[in-house]
Amino acid sequence: MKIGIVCYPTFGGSGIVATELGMELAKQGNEVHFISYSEPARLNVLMPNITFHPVEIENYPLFQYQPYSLALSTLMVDIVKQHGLDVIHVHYAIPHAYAAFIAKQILKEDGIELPVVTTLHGTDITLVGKHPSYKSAVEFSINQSDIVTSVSQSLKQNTLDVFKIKKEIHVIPNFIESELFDHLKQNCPRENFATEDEKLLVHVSNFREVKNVPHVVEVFHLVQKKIKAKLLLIGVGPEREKVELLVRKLGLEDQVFFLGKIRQLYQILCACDLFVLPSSQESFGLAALEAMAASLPVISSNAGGIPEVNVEGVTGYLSNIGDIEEMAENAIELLSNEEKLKEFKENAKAYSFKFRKEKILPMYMNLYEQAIKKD
Ligand code: GMT
Repeated sequence: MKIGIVCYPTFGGSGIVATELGMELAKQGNEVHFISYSEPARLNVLMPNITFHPVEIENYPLFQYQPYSLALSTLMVDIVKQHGLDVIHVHYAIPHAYAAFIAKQILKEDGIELPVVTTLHGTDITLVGKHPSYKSAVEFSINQSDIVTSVSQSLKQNTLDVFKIKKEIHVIPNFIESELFDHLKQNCPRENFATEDEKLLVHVSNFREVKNVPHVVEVFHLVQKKIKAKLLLIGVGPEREKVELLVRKLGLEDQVFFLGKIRQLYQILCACDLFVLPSSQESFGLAALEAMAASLPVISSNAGGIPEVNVEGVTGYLSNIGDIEEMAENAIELLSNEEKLKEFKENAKAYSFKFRKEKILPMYMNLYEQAIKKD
């Protein structure tokens, strides 16, 4: 099959899901064309069957804002014509689903049918998508997609609550490549961060407000009063400075490491003991799933789709958003009981298998086939 994948190139979850999906489809012999404004963070452009097409924008002085959607739909049209794509899969509705609709209409004029699959990832619905400046266009472009998927049951419900959706929404959860985590077991640089008698907590995100990163630091502050521990904060984003100030205010500078954007995420995860995800919104929580695949129990909020990934009392614990005390108590309970911690680590790893790529990818392939038949 010849598949176009449109995504954001950043380390955010939607771009990662799109990239991992595309690379796997390419491994299976499909021809995959990535379209984005820069090379997706996890993309290996040297892999066979992969081509990356950058969206180029002319910086004309008349425009206060460059018309990205226009350039994107134009590029989609060109690539479909040049490479004969069978289907295009857009990740994150804004503006990708809208640009795909325009491309579809342009191609129709030339007698070419372009089946469009749209995957909703979270903030494209729960935050940005429902904003009055975008709502009608987002609703319209979701309804115009041939197939719509969402990454959790919770996000599907949110979408139905916010928009008038006429299409069926297929739930296809995020996925992981389990073997990747298994290979790295012997290679975890734990001694770089903690001594034998210290526990290692970790958080990974894009440091946006919805991630509540200050809550991670506050939870850690309470934990380290009872248990010798260190905290790794991985990622960059708008809240980072605020978080650094909080770390200093609480006198935790020697115990909290800011690692920024890193490529060796899995090696770091497997060196840790506990993952913390206190988000106020989270459609799925790919970061938590990746941590579970590295055998980390998760202390999280119960926002959005997190309960579909982190199972209360089995793979970790869930608390109401902002309940820092309870999150800290749960973390302390787990970290102070070696037997329980071991059991939760095993549970987390075992539960992550539910989301193995081998199980999830055929779901997308099925939908591509349906979309192609429909058109
Ligand atoms: O988490 C983010 O802010 C990044 C965001 C994105 O769109 O890149 O992630 C969303 O998509 C991920 C992949 O489907 C989900 O695992 C995340 O839960 C979701 N984030 C939110 O809903 C806040």
